[in-house]
Amino acid sequence: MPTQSTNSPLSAYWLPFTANQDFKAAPRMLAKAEGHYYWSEDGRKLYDSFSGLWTTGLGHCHPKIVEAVQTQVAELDYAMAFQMGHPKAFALAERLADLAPDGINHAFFCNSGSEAADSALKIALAYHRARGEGTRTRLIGRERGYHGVNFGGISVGGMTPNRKAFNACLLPGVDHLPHTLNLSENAFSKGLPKWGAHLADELERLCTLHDASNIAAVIVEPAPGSTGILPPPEGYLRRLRDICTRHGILLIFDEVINAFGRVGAPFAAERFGVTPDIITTAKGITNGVIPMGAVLVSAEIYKAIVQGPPHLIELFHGYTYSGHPVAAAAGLATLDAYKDEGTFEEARALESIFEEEIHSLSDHPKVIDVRNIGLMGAVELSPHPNGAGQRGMAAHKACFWNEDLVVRNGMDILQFSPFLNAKPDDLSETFEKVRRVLDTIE
Ligand code: PXG
Repeated sequence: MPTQSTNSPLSAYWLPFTANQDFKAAPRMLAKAEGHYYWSEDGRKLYDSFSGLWTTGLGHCHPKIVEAVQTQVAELDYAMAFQMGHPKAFALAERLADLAPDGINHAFFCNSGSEAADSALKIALAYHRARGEGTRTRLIGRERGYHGVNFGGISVGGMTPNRKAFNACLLPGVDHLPHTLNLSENAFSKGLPKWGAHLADELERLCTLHDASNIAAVIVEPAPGSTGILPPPEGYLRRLRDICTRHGILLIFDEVINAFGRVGAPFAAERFGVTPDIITTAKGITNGVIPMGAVLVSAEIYKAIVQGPPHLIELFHGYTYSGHPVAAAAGLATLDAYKDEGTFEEARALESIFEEEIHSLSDHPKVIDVRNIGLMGAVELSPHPNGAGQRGMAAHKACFWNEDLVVRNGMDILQFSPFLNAKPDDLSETFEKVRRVLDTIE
C-alpha cells in the first residue's frame, strides 16, 4: 500500500540530497538557463549565486561548449572505453597534464567527484603494493571533509549525516585529522586564517600511533567547500606536505571544487604553492555540462603501477564511461574557453570585490561568521531556536521565491560560488538581496 499519493507527476523522482516531501509540496523547478541566470518553470529569471553546484564557472550554456557537445554527439556518441581509445580522451589528458602542477602528468577519467575520490584511494593502495609496500593500507581523511558519497569517499570524509546510516560498512583502517574551523580563533577571517597550521601536526601523531609504514595516503580538500567553506590556515597545507614526504605517504588533494579557477588558478595546488601526489577533480572540468571526473597523478605513481607483462591489464579499475567522447569534447571546449577568455585571471581579479561584498553581511545580527577564499564564501547564520538548519533553508526558499536568486545552503551556512566571470554589480545585488532576506526570515 503506498503511503503517499503516486498519481502526482512528481512522485516517481527521488531527489538526491533533498528534503523530498518538503520539495514536492512546493517544487522549485528550473526550466532553462543561460549565462548567469536560470529561468524557473513559472517564467521568472533568477540569478545563480552558486555557478550551478560549483560546476559552471563560465556561465550556463556557454555557446562553444554547447557546440562542441552537439558536434561530438553526432560524430562519435560512444567509444568502447576498455582496450580501445578515441583521440579526444588523449587530447584532454594531455591538456590537463599541461595545466596541472609540474610532475603531475597522467589522467585517469571517471564520471564524478565521488568516483574520482574512490579511484584516487584505489590508485594510492595499488601504488604502494606495486612498490612492495603492501602494508601501507591506512587512509587518512579529515573531519568536515567531503569526498563524495561512495564507500571510500564517505569513509575518509567527515560529514556525520553522510556516514551515520552506513557506519557498519565504512572502510576499516581510516583516521581523520581535525578540521580547521574554530570560530573563537578565526571567525570573520578574510582569505587564509592565521590560526590553525599546527593542526596539521596531528598527522605526525597518527604516524607515531600506527607507524607510517602502515599508512597509504592522506586526502584533503585544499579549501573545503561543501561543509561550509573552510579556508586552510596559513602554512597548514605545507606542513601536511612535509609530513607526508617525510613518511612516504601520498598526499591527495580533492580539487573537485577548488580546481579550474575557483581559487584563482587552474589548481589550488598552484595557488597555495603545495604540490600533492594526486589531484582529483570533476565539476569545472566540463563546466558542469557533461558529467566527468579525473584523477591526475604523478609520473612516479603511473610508472610504478603501469608495468609488468605488456599484454596484461595493470590496474583493474575503470568505468564504462571513462573518458566518454562527449564529456571529453566538453572538457576540451571548456579548457579552451578558460584559456581564451582569461578566466582564471578574471576570477583572481574578482576576489577582492567578492570578499568585500560578502563581508558586508558581517554586521547582520543573524550572522555568526563570514569567511572566504578565492571565489568561495560562506555566511554562517545562528541557528533558529526551533532547530538547526531551519533558518538556512528559510533563507534559501525566500531567496528563490521573493528575490529571484538561487542561493545554496548547507544547514545554516549560506554558501556562495559566484561565476568566475561574475559582474561586480551582480555580486553587490546578490548580497543586498540576501540581507533583505535575513531581515525578513525568523
Ligand atoms: N569531492 C568534493 C570536494 C566535492 O565537493 C565531491 C567530491 C563529489 O562529487 P560528485 O560529482 O560525486 O557529486 C564533491 C561534490 C555543496 C555540494 O552544496 C557540493 C558537492 C556536492 C553536492 C553539494 O557544496 N560537491
